[in-house]
Amino acid sequence: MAETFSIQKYLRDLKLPFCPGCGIFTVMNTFLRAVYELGYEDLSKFVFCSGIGCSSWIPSPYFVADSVHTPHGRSIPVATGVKLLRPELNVVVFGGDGDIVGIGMSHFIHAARRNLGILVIMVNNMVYGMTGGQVAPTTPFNTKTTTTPYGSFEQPLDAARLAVAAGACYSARWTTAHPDKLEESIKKAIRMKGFRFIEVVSQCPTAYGRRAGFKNAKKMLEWFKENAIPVQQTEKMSEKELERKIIIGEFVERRRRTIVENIYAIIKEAQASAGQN
Ligand SMILES: Cc1ncc(C[n+]2csc(CCOP(=O)(O)OP(=O)(O)O)c2C)c(N)n1
Ligand code: SF4
Ligand SMILES: [Mg+2]
Repeated sequence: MAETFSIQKYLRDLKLPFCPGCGIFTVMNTFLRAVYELGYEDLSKFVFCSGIGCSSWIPSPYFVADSVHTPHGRSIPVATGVKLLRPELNVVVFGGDGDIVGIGMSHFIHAARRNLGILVIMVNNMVYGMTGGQVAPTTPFNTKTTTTPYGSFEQPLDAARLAVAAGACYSARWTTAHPDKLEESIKKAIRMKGFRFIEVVSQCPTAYGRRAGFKNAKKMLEWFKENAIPVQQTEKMSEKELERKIIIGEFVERRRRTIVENIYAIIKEAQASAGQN
């Protein structure tokens, strides 16, 4: 392993497209640091899939790696094909909240149900960032966005808990104000098998923060720190006390047979029985 972590060796020499203060920088840096600390000198054992949106620009074309940029919301179906054909590779999906649990919601649920052996890292900036800040399924209640100028009137989706209910082997939520926890979580998730999901609540000062009443990225990070509650502490809290809080931590960690294990076992059985006939 090289002496010290340098993000540059995992990145192509291209200018990143993110706004100053965007939380995506933290997610990108933390992921690559985790990869480095696990001893990967390069990304040759990884394939990345992403859809459309600011967060979907994390791997492609910036990582020195094989990556696929798919249509909006379709990164998980493409990742499914990659994992079935090349089960030995680490298949990682990056996407935004709109991409993964908006337009791509059904793929997310079915991949968790099938226990597809991929890691999905969802940057939850609580809005459709790249298209200018429209309300998303993850936008907190009563928040001003471009499409809800008087405040959003729907309750937000709890993606990390949805992953648990759908069958994920690992599900966790952190924020960009908790990079150390996030890094440990990414390291654990890369080592595990099965469907793994990490939600990162992240600041989008440009399309979300300004309208939602935050002066700048720093104010958003302060909000994350002040309102993040470890999941273990929430058991005795009422719904009212949990309003507008960000529940962080690990929601599940378990082992289930993966779809790849099941399919390859069936292929072996079918070949054996064909040989007998
Ligand atoms: C089929 C389709 N519908 C809509 C769009 C327009 N579109 C592009 S990105 C995006 C939302 C992105 O939001 P999110 O996934 O949360 O990513 P962010 O930019 O917030 O990181 C939308 C609606 C599209 N590209 N394709
Ligand atoms: S619009 Fe928001 S999410 Fe997109 S790069 Fe800018 S700050 Fe980041
Ligand atoms: Mg988003």
